[in-house]
Amino acid sequence: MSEHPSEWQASACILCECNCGIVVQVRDRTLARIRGDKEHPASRGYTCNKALRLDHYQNNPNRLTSPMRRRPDGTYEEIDWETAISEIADGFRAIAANHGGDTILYYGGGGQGNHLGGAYSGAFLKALGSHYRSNALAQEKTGEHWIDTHLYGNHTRGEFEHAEVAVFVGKNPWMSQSFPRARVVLNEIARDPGRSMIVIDPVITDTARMADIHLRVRPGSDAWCLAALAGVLVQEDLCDDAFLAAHVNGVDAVREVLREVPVAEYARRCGVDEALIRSAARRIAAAGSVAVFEDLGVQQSLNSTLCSYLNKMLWILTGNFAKRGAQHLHSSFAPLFRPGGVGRTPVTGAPIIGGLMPSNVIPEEILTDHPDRFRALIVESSNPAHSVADSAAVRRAFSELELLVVIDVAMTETARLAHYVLPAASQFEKVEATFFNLEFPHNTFHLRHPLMEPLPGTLPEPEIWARLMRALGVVDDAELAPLRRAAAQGLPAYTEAFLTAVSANPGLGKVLPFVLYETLGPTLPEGLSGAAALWGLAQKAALTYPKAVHRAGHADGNALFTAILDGRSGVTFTEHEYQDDFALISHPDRRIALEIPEMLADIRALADAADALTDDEFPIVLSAGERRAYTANDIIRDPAWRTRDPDGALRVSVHDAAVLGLVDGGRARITTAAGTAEATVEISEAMLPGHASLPNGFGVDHLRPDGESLSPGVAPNTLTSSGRRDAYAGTPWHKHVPARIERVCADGLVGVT
Ligand SMILES: Nc1nc2c(c(=O)[nH]1)N[C@H]1C(S)=C(S)[C@@H](COP(=O)(O)OP(=O)(O)OC[C@H]3O[C@@H](n4cnc5c(=O)[nH]c(N)nc54)[C@H](O)[C@@H]3O)O[C@H]1N2
Ligand SMILES: Nc1nc2c(c(=O)[nH]1)N[C@H]1C(S)=C(S)[C@@H](COP(=O)(O)OP(=O)(O)OC[C@H]3O[C@@H](n4cnc5c(=O)[nH]c(N)nc54)[C@H](O)[C@@H]3O)O[C@H]1N2
Ligand code: SF4
Ligand SMILES: [Mo]
Repeated sequence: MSEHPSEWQASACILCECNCGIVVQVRDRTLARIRGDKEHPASRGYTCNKALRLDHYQNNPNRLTSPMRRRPDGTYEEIDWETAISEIADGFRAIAANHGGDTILYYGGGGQGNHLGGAYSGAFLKALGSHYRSNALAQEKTGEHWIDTHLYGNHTRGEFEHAEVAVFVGKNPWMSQSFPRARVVLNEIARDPGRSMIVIDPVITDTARMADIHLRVRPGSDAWCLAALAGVLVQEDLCDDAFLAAHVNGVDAVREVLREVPVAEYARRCGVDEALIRSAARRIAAAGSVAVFEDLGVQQSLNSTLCSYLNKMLWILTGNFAKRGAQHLHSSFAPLFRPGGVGRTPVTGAPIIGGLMPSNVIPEEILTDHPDRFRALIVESSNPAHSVADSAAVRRAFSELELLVVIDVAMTETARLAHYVLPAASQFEKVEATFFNLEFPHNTFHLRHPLMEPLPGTLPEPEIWARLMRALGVVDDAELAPLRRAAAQGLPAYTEAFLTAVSANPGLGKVLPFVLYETLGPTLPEGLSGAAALWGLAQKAALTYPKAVHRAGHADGNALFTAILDGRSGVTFTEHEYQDDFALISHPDRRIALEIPEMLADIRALADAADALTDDEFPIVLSAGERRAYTANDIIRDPAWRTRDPDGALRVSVHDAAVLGLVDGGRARITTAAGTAEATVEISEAMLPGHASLPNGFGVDHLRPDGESLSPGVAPNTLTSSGRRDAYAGTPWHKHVPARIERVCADGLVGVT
């Protein structure tokens, strides 16, 4: 007999960084009905098409239900948690003892919806002496972060809801969202004759279709387009001189370089009409407010770090900062990047930005005789064997490791290479949250309560990490006793005891999340012990942004923590005033430092730089990994989730289809320097000649209930190469893969045309 559906319970969608609030009715452990949560302070009832079928994530045959250990023949056996934890802890301890803790690498720490587990990993890694980290941010955002660090030392975000002009650079928010209520906001901008949308994208995307100005660049030529736009701002005297004088250093050096940009020639090089570039620059300069979003179209293509620099010129030179509808620095509940300068990786000397090494160099950091090579890896909530460039190289490297442990909900491509796989409770079975808290002036944090018990055999990550820590035995339990006693007396007593304990033993501070979990965790309401680490973060937020936290209605860190525990639909944790943007600049003079000499040299060098990687052998630019209506990274493995584009079609232009003899719905073979794959063809008016695209999130194995395994579509990173990456950040050029496309005939042969 089926259980009655539960009351509507608040949670969030976990498929993109927006984490829209949802309310859910649960029946027999299924997410039976899902709606947008009107009480959520950021999404206010909004969801896109993807959230309503989240049960395909929650319930699917790929869920893990027991720790697994690999046998010598490559098959897996189920083992109990005690055995798994003690063998894994022993394994890492031995590697740290024999080769040093720094030969243990950590990858991941959270996908689009789950960062709480990752918050606990640090204690275990520190206890082992491991410092090196990487995750998906080092496949996209580290170049922008490097620029942000130079300019103002913080992350910026556009306030699109109120922007007069919204600019999207290699970003298709209609499909990929990424800011609150994206489709509502895009519709409002498109409908309002006083507001404008400018899109820079080679594809006529759904967003580009709504735009007032579409700068349809040739793939990979954004640097010339952006340099021309910034050049027009300087050359036509469209800059906000008063703002620049009051708030920006290094302007003269930048003006000097931009004054020399040959706008007409660069317009030609990026394939956009010069007049259109000029009118876009003038529209930006005339606007009362401008918000800009750069994303993967430039961050995963040629000159990506330079493009990040240039696109920021559009709003800095025009003074679109610290005012309504413009660009803002924002508070953060937990920083996604570590502070500090650029480090280097032990083997290849690749840049470590914000504490993250480029995902692309990982195979080279393992597949070598170098004494400092990585020997062991922990992967948490990530699927690098599928999501990192050159899957074949990644898999080769992972199979060389002495110890690979994967923590996931599903038996992923990466898990199938692991020595041990640990099954996590799903994001609807445990307390969870993300640190994608990026808005200004109101910034929100949402602690999601569990909707049901963990699936038998699984554990929430905070408990997994605590068990691993206990097995290492580095914290003397007696030291935790006073904190446990104080926690039972309430937060004020705990705060006092905590300060005493940490000043008496600074070692405790190093393994802080573990200490909080062990002492405060047990006193938190049923199911919420995993939220203990947030206590420390709430204190930090209250200390860092005292006025903004106060304005948001929280007297201090303890009040904020309590509000987070109580607020089922999320809370606003900071409420800033526009002027606060200046105080959020981390440079001591609170001014933007515009001059970055390497970038200015690169702008000059554009005159002679090559703007294509294609050649006779690989004449087409393949964008490997486009966001579409039913893609969500590797989070949902069940193809039945999708209501359209079941095979993840290869989109090609009408021109290329004619030349190559491709037919709509037919098959094509794609060959790149890294590999080859077959896809279903979709002939599309949206694509430029010479440009083709494949979606992300396809080519993951799915086990059907009847035991059959399916893997529709192309795994994009079978076609990408590790060496194709940005000079500064090492971020991959997934959107710019030189490729050859051929027709596959019904008999399976490649057609000759
Ligand atoms: N539906 C869906 N939404 C998602 C995700 C998902 O998997 N599916 N993933 C989330 C994640 S992790 C991220 S990082 C974001 C990414 O969000 P987006 O960056 O918006 O996603 P993409 O579609 O990968 O790339 C954006 C655009 O880049 C364009 N492009 C390709 N080559 C070039 C070029 O040379 N120049 C320019 N200017 N543009 C180019 C493509 O045509 C595409 O429209 O999406 C998030 N949202
Ligand atoms: N070619 C190409 N490659 C790309 C991209 C591209 O556009 N093109 N995009 C890149 C980008 S921007 C990103 S963000 C990355 C994303 O790639 P990854 O960082 O690898 O992340 P996801 O694909 O989101 O995988 C999330 C994993 O978390 C697991 N998971 C879900 N819930 C839980 C949980 O509660 N606990 C645990 N422990 N695990 C859980 C899922 O099963 C899945 O295996 O891909 C990158 N790779
Ligand atoms: S996919 Fe993103 S925008 Fe869509 S409902 Fe989920 S969190 Fe919101
Ligand atoms: Mo991403």
